[in-house]
Amino acid sequence: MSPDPRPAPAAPAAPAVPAASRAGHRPRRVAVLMGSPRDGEKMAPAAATLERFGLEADVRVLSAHRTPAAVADFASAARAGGYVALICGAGMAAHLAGAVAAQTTLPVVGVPLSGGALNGVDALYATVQMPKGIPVATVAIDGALNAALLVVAMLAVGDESLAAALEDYRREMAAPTPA
Ligand code: RP5
Repeated sequence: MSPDPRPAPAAPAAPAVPAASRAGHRPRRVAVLMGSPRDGEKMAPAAATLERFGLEADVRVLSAHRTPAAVADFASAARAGGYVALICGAGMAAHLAGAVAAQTTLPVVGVPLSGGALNGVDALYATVQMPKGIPVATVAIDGALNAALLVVAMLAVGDESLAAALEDYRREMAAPTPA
């Protein structure tokens, strides 16, 4: 079977669930962290997708090896700071997601990033192979878009309008592409 050539729908300009339209809900804040400014392009689909679903994306560069104290400070204060989940992208010996997960009980989604001599296989193993007790939900190499969708799906468990927006997204993805 040949692979489906259709790309996943990109983030359209208009949010599917404008934050303001969800009465009684404050916009929920998701941290999108990355180890280097050079990771920005690969991680951009995470914030775009979160915002498409009306979630607030707080994008920051924090490095597990260059700024470990800042990582610990940010992650340990994340729940009190109103964050509901953290998405962490890093390349090479990618410790960011695990270092963050060690400091918070919020859900952490890790995005292994391509690059370096092993082109992301190193980051994949470093991110996915967390020891028991401190989970990191790991998506594919450069899978920032799916990381955001996973956070949306987690939040949609308790939010019918978000669940409906996710259904719409799936329908849009299944729609035939114009010739
Ligand atoms: C990781 O090392 C970053 O996430 C990045 O993907 C990789 C290389 O970063 P630079 O040293 O080039 O900034 O920390």
